[in-house]
Amino acid sequence: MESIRTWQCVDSHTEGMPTRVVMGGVGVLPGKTMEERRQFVMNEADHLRTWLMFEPHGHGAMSGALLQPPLREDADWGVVYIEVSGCLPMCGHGTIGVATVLVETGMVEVTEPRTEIRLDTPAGLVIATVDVEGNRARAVTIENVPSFVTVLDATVDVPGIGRVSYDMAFGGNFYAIVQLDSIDGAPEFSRERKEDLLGLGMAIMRAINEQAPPVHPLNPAIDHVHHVQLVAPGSTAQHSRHAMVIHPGWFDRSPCGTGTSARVAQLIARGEMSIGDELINESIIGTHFVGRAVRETKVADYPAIVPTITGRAWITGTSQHILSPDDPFPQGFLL
Ligand code: PYC
Repeated sequence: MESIRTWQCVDSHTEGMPTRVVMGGVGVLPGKTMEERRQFVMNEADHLRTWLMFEPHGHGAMSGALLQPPLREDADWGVVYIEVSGCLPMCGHGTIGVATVLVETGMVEVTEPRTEIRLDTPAGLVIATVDVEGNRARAVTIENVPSFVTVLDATVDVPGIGRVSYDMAFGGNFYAIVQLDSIDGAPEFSRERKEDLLGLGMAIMRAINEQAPPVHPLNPAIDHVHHVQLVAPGSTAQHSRHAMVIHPGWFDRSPCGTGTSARVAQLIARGEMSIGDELINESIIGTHFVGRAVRETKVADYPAIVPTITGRAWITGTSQHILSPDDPFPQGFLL
């Protein structure tokens, strides 16, 4: 066996969604902030992401995190999120996965019943509180970035479907939130209709990005929507089910931490939730996160809330990935 590169990883899943935590092999990325490190990966070293996310090491719905030394003095570890579609500034399920891995591999000082981990992420400092019992992470609560709605009851012309009504909310990424039963002839909310749900979500995403792309009021580089939350009929402000369609065409298996934050912000903006209320937000595979709004704040001129998300993750294995000198796919591939 000959290798020109070796990476050490701890694999986990958060409510069904993988987080491959890269513990060794990347080295320290250049950059004065984690956002600069994220930009470095995207612009100069995307192979670091694609090799472990794309096939044959990963798959079409793969996700992970590069563990880094922090650049803030108040943080324990730094994280650059990687996934099959790019590098998100913030990823909720990924943070729950990273916190679980750090506790269960002893990479942070663990105290029971609760361990607080301060993570330096491209979106800012994220605090994860881990419920620990017998050295196992039983649940992780993260306080996410301020989340807010940019528009309620917007409409967009979706080719082949017609006018579709949506709310646009930010929870670390932008989310178009669409009530499935508001669309004439929409597919039934079921795993059997996944291809149709995926096609519908992607068509709505394309239409919004062409006709009315959202722009973050403080960071104009965030200027598109890559997530469409198709809300299942019968969902309420206490218990919501959804299919989360993500660019370039896959579903979040987890209930999506940043998407749950956006949904809480939307339900608050609609007057259907209040500070302190709990939302059980269920994924397409039936797993759930608990979302809450803990306080009000503002983002530029938008009223916003600070959400918390609680969920669980499980370590699924450890892996050492090797790049052979003659491997024809040193950057991976996607089908
Ligand atoms: O949990 O925030 C999340 C997330 C984003 C994309 C996939 N999962």
